[in-house]
Amino acid sequence: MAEITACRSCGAAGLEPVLDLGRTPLADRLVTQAGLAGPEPRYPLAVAFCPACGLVQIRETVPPEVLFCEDYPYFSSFSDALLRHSRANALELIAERGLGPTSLAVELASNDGYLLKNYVEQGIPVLGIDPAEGPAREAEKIGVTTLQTFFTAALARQLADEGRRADVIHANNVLAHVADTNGFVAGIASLLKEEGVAVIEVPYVRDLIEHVEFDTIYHEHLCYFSVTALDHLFRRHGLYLNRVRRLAIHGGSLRLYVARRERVGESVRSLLAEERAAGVDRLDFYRDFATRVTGVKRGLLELLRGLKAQGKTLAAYGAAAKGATLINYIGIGPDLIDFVVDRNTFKQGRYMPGQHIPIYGPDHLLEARPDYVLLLAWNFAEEIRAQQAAYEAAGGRFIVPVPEPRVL
Ligand code: JHZ
Repeated sequence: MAEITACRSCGAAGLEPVLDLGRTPLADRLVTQAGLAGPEPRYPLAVAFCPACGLVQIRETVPPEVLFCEDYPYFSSFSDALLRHSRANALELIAERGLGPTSLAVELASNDGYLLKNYVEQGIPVLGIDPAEGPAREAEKIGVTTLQTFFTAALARQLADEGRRADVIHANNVLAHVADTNGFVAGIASLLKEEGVAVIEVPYVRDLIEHVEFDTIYHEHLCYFSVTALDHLFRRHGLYLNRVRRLAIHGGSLRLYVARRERVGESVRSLLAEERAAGVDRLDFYRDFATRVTGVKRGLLELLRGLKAQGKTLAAYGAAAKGATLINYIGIGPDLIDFVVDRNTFKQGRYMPGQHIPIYGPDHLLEARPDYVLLLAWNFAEEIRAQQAAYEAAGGRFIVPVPEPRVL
């Protein structure tokens, strides 16, 4: 593991501390039965702010091969809401830009093909790029051509030299994951056709701070972006953030439309102005965050321990990466939570990192009927509650941890 001393984006020194989450295990490194007895590495997890360009970031860089290659358990296709969200995005771009059989849609971090399959369906050539073996294999199975590797500036140049430049580049929830932030953006610049567009989704740091979504901080997420920080980043590589949309997905995200030509629209100007007014580009905005995080920790422990003391049984829903941060930072172990359920079959039969709570399929909820279920995947609360209507009808109650612990 390496620790940065300068900003990941602009290279300035003088990063200011924002929050220290202590030493946590890797959020997506679920433990197998055989691994329970073995050692489990923990790494420091500390958030900092760059006063020069406004980028919020963690200091630690765990090597990407360790994080993403083998045994990566995240498969995008397990959320219906995410599938609908991605399909609508693809169909809108295909119509808006008149894409057809001579176009090329590329996705960086294409996972199991959840997005590009919508282009394949319409006869539009695609190229997925993703280093994670399991998801890449699933993508190939559904006809999404995938290069199983990391996207880098060198790979982008190679593809461009081979005449494989893109009309559309998607990059959802990956920009924050790459250690070489500038190399990745430079790669987008060289892979994009003259009139092409890169459509990039990232969690929005303003939502993270305002809704105390501290659990979305883990070693995979190196950066936490504001529009201000993104604007600086793209301009450094001759790219322009021309349009931006706020989305509800993942607790609040930004969808960025980035191109080689400068055509900055009102959506970008007004969000930049809002950020200036709210102070998102200044350290002050982040000063009381650590105190608010401690407040959630205290409140949630009190609530769960109180229920336990009354003899109630507790479980959790969603073996999400964010769930791993939450339970490890707060110290929620098998003494409080009996089990976690998750739809992802790859995660079932394994154990949560650090706390070693067993993971079962969602059916277990109705079988075991715990009195309360902590929603670790609170970002999909609506979808999960709809699916678990029978559990609630039978008297079960859900608890959301953030922005403040609350029984639904
Ligand atoms: P989910 C992911 O983080 C992955 P995670 C990644 N680290 C990232 O950047 C962020 O998103 C943005 C399950 N589930 O997607 C599926 C059900 O079981 O919120 C997942 O395991 N039933 C790349 O891992 C988990 O919950 C359901 O009905 O924090 C949700 O994890 C639904 C909807 C989900 O994110």
